[in-house]
Amino acid sequence: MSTKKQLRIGLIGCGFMGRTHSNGYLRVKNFFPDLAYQPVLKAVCSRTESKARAFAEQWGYESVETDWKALIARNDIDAVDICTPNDMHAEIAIAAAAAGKMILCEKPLARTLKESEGMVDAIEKAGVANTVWYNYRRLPAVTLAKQIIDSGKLGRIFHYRANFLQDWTINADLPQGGAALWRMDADVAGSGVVGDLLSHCIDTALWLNGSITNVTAMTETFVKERMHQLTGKVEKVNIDDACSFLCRFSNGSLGLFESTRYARGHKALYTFEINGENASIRWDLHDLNRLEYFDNADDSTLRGWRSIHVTDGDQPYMDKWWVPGLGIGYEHSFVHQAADFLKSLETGAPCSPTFKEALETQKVCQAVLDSAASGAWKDTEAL
Ligand code: SOE
Repeated sequence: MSTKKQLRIGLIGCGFMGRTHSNGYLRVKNFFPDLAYQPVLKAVCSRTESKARAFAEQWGYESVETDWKALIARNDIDAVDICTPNDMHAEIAIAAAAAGKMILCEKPLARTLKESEGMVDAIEKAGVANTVWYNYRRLPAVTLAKQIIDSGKLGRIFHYRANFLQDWTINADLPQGGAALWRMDADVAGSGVVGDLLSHCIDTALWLNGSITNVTAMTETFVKERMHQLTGKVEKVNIDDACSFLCRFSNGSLGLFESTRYARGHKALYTFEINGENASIRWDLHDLNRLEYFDNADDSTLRGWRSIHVTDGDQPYMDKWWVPGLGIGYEHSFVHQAADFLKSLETGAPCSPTFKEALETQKVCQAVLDSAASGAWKDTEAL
């Protein structure tokens, strides 16, 4: 019999993200044994009962629901984890907050800034613990980048550059909408690469380099019409397929961001590079255990880009895993976020990014979309 305090989870949504979060809850018990709280997979909810049952069996949930309102009404659920498509985030989060549940929400917080603001109001009013799953922050190499920047080693920052490149929508015959392709449907997703991919880049950038003051952006929708899976008709595509933007950070540095689903050959190439006065760092999701670092203070005959294999026990999170030299993967970022959320319940400190912090990412996303629509620079503070 465990002596741990229980955090009874109700998961809503059984897709890709439902799996990543469930794996996080399961593994955290094994690899973070010192936490006072332990997740208990109480219930999973999907509109389709057979899907919920199969998911519950596969991941070990004790029960199923087919109506998220019923799940929220249960008094054996402490925390609601929202893994639905984006159009349900706000309604569920607001109802869950009103019911006094803690909330873990998949990114992006919502489809629009307006929806996100309503969510933040609800959560602040309820005073419940909350977090948004911007998981890449919790890869050890990315957390190490944060530690290096915070230690001041880079000096004054001049440039922040990030990309998130994919190629899965190039085929013009790919339909839009429906269960698997809701990311292609603006009514459900809110936006295309801006909300889905650039939101990750923006979250990391705000964390590493501080706030963004203004942006100028362009977007493109390369395939203008696609068959909609729900109506069976060819309909206008309203999402952005690609987006590039320039921005200024409040620390005076310049930012350059690009994301597309039309970069043939790239499946999920998330990269960033930061150039400071004294040193630079860069990171690449395809080689996620490595952080590259250049320090101008090194002896000039030996100076060059170091490739740091972030697997040592004194590097972020790595004392929890194997032995130095052995890497971890994408899924571990979710284990780490689950662990950090549980730890935050113990310490009372918020688990970053909270809804309020994720609202800043939404503001930048909104500024990017507004700027692309108007062709003008957009001030984030005016939003
Ligand atoms: C889209 O393909 C996607 O799955 C995003 O929705 C995730 O947030 C990103 O981490 C990987 O790509």
